[in-house]
Amino acid sequence: MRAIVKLPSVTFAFGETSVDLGEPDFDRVLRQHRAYCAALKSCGVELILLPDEEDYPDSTFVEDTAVLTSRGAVLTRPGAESRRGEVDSMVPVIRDYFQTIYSIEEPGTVDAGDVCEADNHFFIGISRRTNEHGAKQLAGILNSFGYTTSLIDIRSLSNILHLKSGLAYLPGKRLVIIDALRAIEEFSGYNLVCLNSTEDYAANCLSLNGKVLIASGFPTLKRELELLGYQIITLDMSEFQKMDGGLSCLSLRF
Ligand code: CIR
Repeated sequence: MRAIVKLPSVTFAFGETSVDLGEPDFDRVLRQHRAYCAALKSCGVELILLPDEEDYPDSTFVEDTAVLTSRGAVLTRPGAESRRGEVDSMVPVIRDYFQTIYSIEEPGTVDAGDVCEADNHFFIGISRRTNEHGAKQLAGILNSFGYTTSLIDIRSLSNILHLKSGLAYLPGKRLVIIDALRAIEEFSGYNLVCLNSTEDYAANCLSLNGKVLIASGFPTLKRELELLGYQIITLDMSEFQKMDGGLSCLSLRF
């Protein structure tokens, strides 16, 4: 497995955020990013490390710019105006690895934080960032690759930013999920690990080559996943959380 990661820029604190957790400390941001990269490597992931982009404070949240599958890539059109240009610098990198590349077109918008891959199925969130046009375009492209898809409108269910702010897929047909999303019909065939409301942020965990990365400070989820037999790596995500970011946002895995 490979992963594209991008260094945080000194402008990081000027990115979009909807939470009120204070200003990120840039030295800690860099330390936490280094620890994240080291954790990916320790899971056997080969890293493609891109330089920072000062013009795009949120560009370290590289996940949002593309949906990368084993059958082709889709460049997104991010929902926040300030992030739209982030896709440009990803194009040459993605071209090195993918022959089939599609794009989400105006008026569609998609942040790939709304896209949750569960084996050969994709859940696509409709959110503040991903609109119906974008979600439908993406579903059409993924269907043409032979994947099945379902659209999940999260707008009235929760104030989470992206679908994957409240949901993660783990091997074993398992979904780690926040309470606000657990009753959704499309998730009924899965084994659900439901978070208690004090641990919502931990929903954005990341399964890599048999290990699971979770944010530190969420002991109930950690214990539950360990009991289920997952090998857990915890990472301090405090500075990324201040900017609405989680573990999946910091890399594009393929
Ligand atoms: C934003 O608001 O767009 C960034 N500050 C955070 C993006 C997080 N990305 C993700 O969940 N995939």
